[in-house]
Amino acid sequence: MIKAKITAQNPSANLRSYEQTYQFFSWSDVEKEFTWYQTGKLNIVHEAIDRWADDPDKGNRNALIFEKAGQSTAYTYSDLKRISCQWANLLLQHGFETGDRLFILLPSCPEVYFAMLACARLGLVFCPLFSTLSFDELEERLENAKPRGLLTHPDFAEKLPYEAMNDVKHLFLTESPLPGMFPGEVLLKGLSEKMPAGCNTCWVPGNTPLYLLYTSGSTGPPKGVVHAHRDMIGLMITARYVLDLRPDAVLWTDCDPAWVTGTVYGAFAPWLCGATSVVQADPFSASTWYRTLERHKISVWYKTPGNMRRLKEAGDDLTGRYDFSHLRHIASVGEALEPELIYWFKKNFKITPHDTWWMTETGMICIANFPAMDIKPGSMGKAVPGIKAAAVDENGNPLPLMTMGELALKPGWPSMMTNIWKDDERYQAYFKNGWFLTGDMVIQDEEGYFYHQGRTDDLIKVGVKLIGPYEIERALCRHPAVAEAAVISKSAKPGAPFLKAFVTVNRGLTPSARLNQEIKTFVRADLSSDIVLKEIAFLESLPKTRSGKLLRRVLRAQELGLPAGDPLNIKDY
Ligand code: 6R9
Repeated sequence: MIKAKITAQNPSANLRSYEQTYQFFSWSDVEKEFTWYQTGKLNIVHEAIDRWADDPDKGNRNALIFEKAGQSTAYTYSDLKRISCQWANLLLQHGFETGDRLFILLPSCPEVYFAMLACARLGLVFCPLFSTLSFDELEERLENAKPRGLLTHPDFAEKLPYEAMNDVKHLFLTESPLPGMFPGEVLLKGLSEKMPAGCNTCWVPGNTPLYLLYTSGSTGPPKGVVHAHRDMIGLMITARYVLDLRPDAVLWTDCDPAWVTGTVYGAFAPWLCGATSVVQADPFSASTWYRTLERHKISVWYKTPGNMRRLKEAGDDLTGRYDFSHLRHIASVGEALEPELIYWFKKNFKITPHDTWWMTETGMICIANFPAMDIKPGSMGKAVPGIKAAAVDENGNPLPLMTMGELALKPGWPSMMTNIWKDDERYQAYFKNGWFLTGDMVIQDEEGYFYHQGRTDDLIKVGVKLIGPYEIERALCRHPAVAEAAVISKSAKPGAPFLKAFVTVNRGLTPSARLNQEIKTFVRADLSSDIVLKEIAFLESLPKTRSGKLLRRVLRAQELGLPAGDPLNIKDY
């Protein structure tokens, strides 16, 4: 663990005193900020969109800026109110009723956001899906959730599983030509614009389902994680405290809308703060990314370490050619943020990236580095106000500080999932001894900072000691030739691991036996003597989930000649 600290970036951020806020925080105080606290009428769309749209000073503020292929389209809060009402009317016309599900199978495009808002407005449940899902993955999800409708593009019609589509009454298509394969095909283009611009928002109890996202455990079919309208309480406060959003902020959540980070921090969370959300749908290139920052005067950037690594790989010289003067905060999520990346961004952007931790099931950021708090590189920060977190043992008992245990959260924060779709047994399996168990291993230090040590299923036992592969991977990545690393144990004998690393090398370098030996010697100096890295293999790339998480399980299965199973089966949708 790194002892160095980076001094707080912005002492006058929204959350000025972490300790004090944490101590006196109460969720019921946050509730008072919503209109429903007074009126008793609750719907996330009212708080995120309508209350700004109806305010003459704020209605014309940009809510969403969508950029693709150099073209950008801006939608104000008033626009989003009108369009989402039109979409809601269209859904009503097709017989949708409270609780019905709408699947959204589209790459990032404005229609994804219109559909999400329309569903929320009516008390329907939307389910964003990665447009890269396979036929089988789609079939599994369709059979599980039985949506009334599916919104997609005709290009994806071919991979729709015909039999599972039987129960889907309406197939909404953003473009023609209509495939003509399904009975309920509806062409949306031109249709929604003809719908009335006014509609009645459906007032709902706070625990009414809002969205459904599929995520997987290490066994069994994917789980449908259900979130409710009351998530708004946690989303607003984390957008304010962690992302430091103010109404004048321009946030770019650089993530697919089908990944929970894009779903909530690319849409609802910034809107609950009255800010602007920028969505960029181009394929990645460092220059496009830097142009987007400059062009839209992005002030807050929320992204993944994977994407940050790609920017780093593109080199230092590019960053100097753009104007990033509006950028004041960078945060990351999804994987551990390595100190090397923190220092690279600090040098090239003059801003320190802030790691944050959460998961689909938690619905909101739960552990974070805050802009007014010192950062300890390598740590994902401290518990968000309103969240009680601890490292616990296998019986769910909190462990002393500086001891590795499973990260556990005390239930009671408002954005926690409400259930697993049609699977109460798997929902109950998350809880032990009054804690919500995350499946992530952590160490908490004396000052309350948490350090991620890997997933419970990635841990390696050396003698009686459990070690996280992450520490070894970090040591490998400190070698100048190593771009990425994954470490597994290939021994079946408990306590006597045969540690093997898989690494990719930085651009322009060629793997060789000599480099292999050099890296091995290099890491030996950095690791304690009981951890012996026996083998290193070079790979072109490491197996990852769609949201960029390393799949050590796949490497382990390949190495041991076991079936790798569904390679996306650790953490994906
Ligand atoms: C938002 C999101 C959740 C899993 C989580 C953990 C990993 C997320 C991390 C991190 C290390 C961080 N994870 N943030 N690991 N450092 N800052 O990622 O949701 O896709 O459900 O994944 O991602 O393993 O349990 P989801």
